[in-house]
Amino acid sequence: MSDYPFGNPEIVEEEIDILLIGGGMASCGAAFEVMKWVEAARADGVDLKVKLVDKAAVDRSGAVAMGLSAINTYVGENDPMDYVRYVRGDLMGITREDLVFDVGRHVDDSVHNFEKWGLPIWKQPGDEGKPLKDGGKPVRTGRWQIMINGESYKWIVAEAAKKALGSENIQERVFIVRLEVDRNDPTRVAAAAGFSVRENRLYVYKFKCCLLAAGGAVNVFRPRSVGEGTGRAWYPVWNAGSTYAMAAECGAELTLMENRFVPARFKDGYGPVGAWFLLFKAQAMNAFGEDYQKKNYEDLKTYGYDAYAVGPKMGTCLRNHLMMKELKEGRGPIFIDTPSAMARLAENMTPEEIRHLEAEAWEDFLDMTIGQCGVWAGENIEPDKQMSELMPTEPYLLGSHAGCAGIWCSGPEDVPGTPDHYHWGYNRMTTIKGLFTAGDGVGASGHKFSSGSFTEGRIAAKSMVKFALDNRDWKPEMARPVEAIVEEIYRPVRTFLAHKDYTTAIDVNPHYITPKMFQFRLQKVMDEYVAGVSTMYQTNAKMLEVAERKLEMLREDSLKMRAKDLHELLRAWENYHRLITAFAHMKHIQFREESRYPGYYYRADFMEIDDKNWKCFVNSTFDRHTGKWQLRRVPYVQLVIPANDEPEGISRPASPV
Ligand code: SFD
Ligand code: AMP
Repeated sequence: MSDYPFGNPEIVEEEIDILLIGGGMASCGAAFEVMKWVEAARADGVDLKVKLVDKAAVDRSGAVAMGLSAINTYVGENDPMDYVRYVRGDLMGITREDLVFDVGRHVDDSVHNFEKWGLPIWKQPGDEGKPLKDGGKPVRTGRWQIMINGESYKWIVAEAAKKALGSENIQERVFIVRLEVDRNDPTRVAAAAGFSVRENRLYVYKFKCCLLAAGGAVNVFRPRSVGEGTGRAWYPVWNAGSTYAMAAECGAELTLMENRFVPARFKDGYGPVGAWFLLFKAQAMNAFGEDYQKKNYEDLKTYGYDAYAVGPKMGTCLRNHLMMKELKEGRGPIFIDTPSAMARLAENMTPEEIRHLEAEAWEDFLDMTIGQCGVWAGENIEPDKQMSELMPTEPYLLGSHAGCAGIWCSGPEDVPGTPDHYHWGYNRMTTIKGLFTAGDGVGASGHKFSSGSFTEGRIAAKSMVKFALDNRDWKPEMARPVEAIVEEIYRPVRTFLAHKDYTTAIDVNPHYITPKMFQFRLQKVMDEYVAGVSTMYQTNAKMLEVAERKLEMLREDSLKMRAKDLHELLRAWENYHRLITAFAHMKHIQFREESRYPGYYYRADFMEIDDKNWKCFVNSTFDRHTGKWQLRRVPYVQLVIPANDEPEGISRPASPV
């Protein structure tokens, strides 16, 4: 027993007004914004206490940990209504346009702040040194994206968040496991519980409201990187689905959890393609040098996918679809022609400018996906001399990139035409009172990226202060005693201590399963039955039935996970969150009987896009006591009128549901 002194944790209970869970882009935005409104309340004689808790260290936590080389949402000279049109088109016609518009109209102010705090933003010749807010013209990759020198992006944003909130109000290295509902009102959140990943200590925070912004979900599916490549992924492996799982277990309604994201990436290193396609104008091709996007265009008609494309203009999933056809039919590998792109750019350059261009090509990855440079160096690839392979990755669940899984939220009150079911209370509050979310947490509104997630955190922070003030006399009371929560969170530790001496090999024991083995099992089920890479992203009702049975067994076995140290306790709960997220994903795919997102996944038994029956949101709720999911269709309402050049499918009426 003495080898394992962590059996009985110290319990720290705190009561505050507002808790921010996560220290990523959305939470940093919230931390930055919240204090302005807290100060205003203080001037009126009300003192609100705010705390931020992150499982890692805010300076380098979340998806932006390694840095980024672009800010993908900067509206600038564009109209926010066109931003809505762009997002709607990319997400196959179904988005919460009120939420998207809300991000679009506010996002630029956040980007201006990043620049003020020291983030270097590329400028067009002649405008160097002129800030964006004073009219400096950025180097745009696409219509919405701008280039940055972003290796220190997260440090810069974290510094501003810390300065606003005060380091004494930030608790790092605490992993939140559960949200607890209120004793008198099960539709209201009252507390969050978690544990320190460094000390034998358990934390319970009671509050009036909280922001759940713990990022997306990675490693739910078996990744392409296995064996010596294990641990490499495009989205951060430390995003474990905590946002979706904790929201679902607390009773919040999820939306579009079927909408995974499968990015096309530089093979093995997962280097993003945006700068290469949009800035360097590189061409992708099949093994025979053919432009597969042009070649396969007619093929979009087979299942009606062409209704969501206009010539070469099509959403991310459709671009994937055209690439996957090549791979399925044996015309891979897919190459991205970096040498021709660089040669074209270098045509009128001086040798010094060419060296700079080469440096930029490397820097694009050094800023955000360093592993890709490792692959290039390890395989002797000089991008100006040799093409690289592209590959669709394993699926990720997220709400801020070219995907829109997440939680169903109330939107702003001032967008004309907003129906009642889009707005029922505080902006970015979920269907659980006092539970707010932002960034990857908000469903049905993708393409926020880093800047939009930060902005959404700000939006949520402002309405959380209003919520806290409107509820200033309310006292949170947890439905369960603290002891019950401690027993639950430390169950993997107890299981280990009770059974560890039964065998001599610590990892082999009939009484427990290691978190690592649990993760392998989850990934195998998701990969083989829920449209992972091993079936080329295809599934059907029968496969999903098998998946459901296996996931149910895994849920039973989750009670048997062991933790031999705090690190494994972290892994155990991360994997539990992954399991609940995986379950939601599977149930949503099962419910939506069409292939709305070809190139992300296919229901092989319903290959068409079926606007008549499915141009709607799919929402779900989970009952953690019975383990049952309930799914329903929710009407989609178009708020922004289609432009002339939008795909035909966009103007097709939504399903009446
Ligand atoms: O190139 C708990 N993203 C890009 N955005 C851009 O603007 N430009 C790009 O260039 C982008 N690209 C890109 C991007 C991400 C990655 C990984 C790569 C490339 C390689 C997307 C953005 O990064 C993303 O949209 C935002 O970061 C989302 O913000 P947010 O706040 O929703 O998630 P987060 O930043 O990952 O933060 C999550 C936080 O939660 C913590 N956490 N804390 C306590 N308890 C728990 N249980 C917790 N679980 C998680 C985390 O530690 C973290 O602080 S490109 O591909 O297009
Ligand atoms: P990525 O690097 O793939 O994450 O993409 C960065 C940004 O560029 C996102 O806004 C993408 O939607 C966009 N993008 C990437 N590739 C393309 C492409 N081939 N055509 C249009 N937009 C793209």
